[in-house]
Amino acid sequence: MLKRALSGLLAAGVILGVGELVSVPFGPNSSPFYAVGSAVVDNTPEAVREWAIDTFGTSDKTALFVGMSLIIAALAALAGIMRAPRGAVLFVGLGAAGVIAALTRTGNNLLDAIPTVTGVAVGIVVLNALIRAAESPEPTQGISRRSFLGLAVAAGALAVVAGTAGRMIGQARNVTANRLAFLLPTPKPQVPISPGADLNTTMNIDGLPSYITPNEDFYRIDTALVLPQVPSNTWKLRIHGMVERELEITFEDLMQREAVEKTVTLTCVSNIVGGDLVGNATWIGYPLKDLLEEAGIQDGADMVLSSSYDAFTAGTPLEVLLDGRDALLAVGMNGQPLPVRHGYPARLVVPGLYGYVSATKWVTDLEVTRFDKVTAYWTDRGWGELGPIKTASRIDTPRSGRTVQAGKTMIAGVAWHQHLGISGVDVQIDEGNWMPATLSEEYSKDTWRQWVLEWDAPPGNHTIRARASDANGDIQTSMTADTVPDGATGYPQISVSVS
Ligand SMILES: Nc1nc2c(c(=O)[nH]1)N[C@H]1C(S)=C(S)[C@@H](COP(=O)(O)O)O[C@H]1N2
Ligand SMILES: [Mo]
Repeated sequence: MLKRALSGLLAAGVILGVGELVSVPFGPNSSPFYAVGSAVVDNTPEAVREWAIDTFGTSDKTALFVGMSLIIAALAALAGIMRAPRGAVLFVGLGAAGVIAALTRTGNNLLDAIPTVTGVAVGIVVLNALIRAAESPEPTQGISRRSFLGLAVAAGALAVVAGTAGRMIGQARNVTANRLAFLLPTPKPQVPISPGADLNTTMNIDGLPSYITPNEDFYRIDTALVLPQVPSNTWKLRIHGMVERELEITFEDLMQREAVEKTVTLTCVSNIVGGDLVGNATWIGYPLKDLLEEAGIQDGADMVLSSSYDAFTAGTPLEVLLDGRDALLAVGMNGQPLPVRHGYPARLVVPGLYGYVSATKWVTDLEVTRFDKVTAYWTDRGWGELGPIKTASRIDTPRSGRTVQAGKTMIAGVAWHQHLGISGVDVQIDEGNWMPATLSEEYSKDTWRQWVLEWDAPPGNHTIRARASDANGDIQTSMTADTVPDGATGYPQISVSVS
């Protein structure tokens, strides 16, 4: 029984390993493991996705890989225990799921079934051989035992070597070298090159994140299980649809244009109250308004559907892109070419809208169209169409649940309402009066502001709440709302014990 379960596990390893290696010429979306993974991502019910993001945060991809591996391992062991041919039938069933997943990935075709089919074929041969060796009558001289062991070691080696080679060759085709050679344009210095240098946008308070979020600390949210590898020399941005003239823009074209540098705070609609799916960066890029106007917008258009290399789509209200705000085709992030995980070589950044309707990474296509004609990735999954960011605040320090020393304590955090701006933050201790916090200088209405309140903390357990007011003086709502369908609301709250 143990041998049979092990046979199943090894055969599954062979399927995935061989599948990975054979997927190299067809791209990562044809690998059985990643194809199934991204099919799961695309078809996860909203409630499960929300639960996963709440539970695992930005480790949700790791959680998915671990979960998938456990399920595959359990089914594989079962297939072994059922023996060939019934085990083989189970593998064929799993293979069929892999083939369907591979064929339904956007941009894939029939050829993308080859890695899974090959993997399953080899895996079934291995399963049969292992089961036969495991089941053969007890040997007189230990021959069959040794032959099971030998076969098992060989199968394990095949799985590991093929899988590792497949991953390594896949990685070797990545854009690291291309990105290192990428020449970041020099922006027209309309804004201070390092924001905060001449403004007091940064408060130096322990436990408060820096005003500019370093690239390594910037949150990452996307549906890509394998990072899209898009070299800048083959990248093109097509602008089409309801336009006077279609444009196809390459990096050579972009070099002829004036780049700008703008600091913009990005936020994810999946950010829970108090959450960390928000970051502030200085982006180098090209105004989208100029590109769209060059293409010439036809009457009646009200949306730009942006698509990525990995077939993600976002629908952005056209008026937001044309009203003069710093909506960018960004190529640089905090003085570096975009990190691959943040969209190298080009992405969109639109102040005031959640990322899911605007911030398309690895962007390759802009279709000028209408909301009543097309829908986008997340709106197809029940999220709001327009995606304006809501007024929000966060308490960064003290950390909730911590014990702090009685006496002078800094309560500090950030507040944001991109493209409207923040005018104030109030803090409430227990059920006391709301007290105004001190705000850092506003860099622009497209970025977050830091705030601080000095508190003479008395011993005991305390609850601290915060609330921000937008530029119109409207206080963020105290009504709690879930992230689905258009962003969480409610006051951030922490509890601390003071000793
Ligand atoms: N290609 C692609 N672009 C994408 C996404 C995606 O899944 N795929 N997710 C969007 C969402 S939901 C957000 S919040 C932002 C996050 O950008 P970041 O990962 O650089 O922080 O990217 C947006 N752009
Ligand atoms: Mo998002």
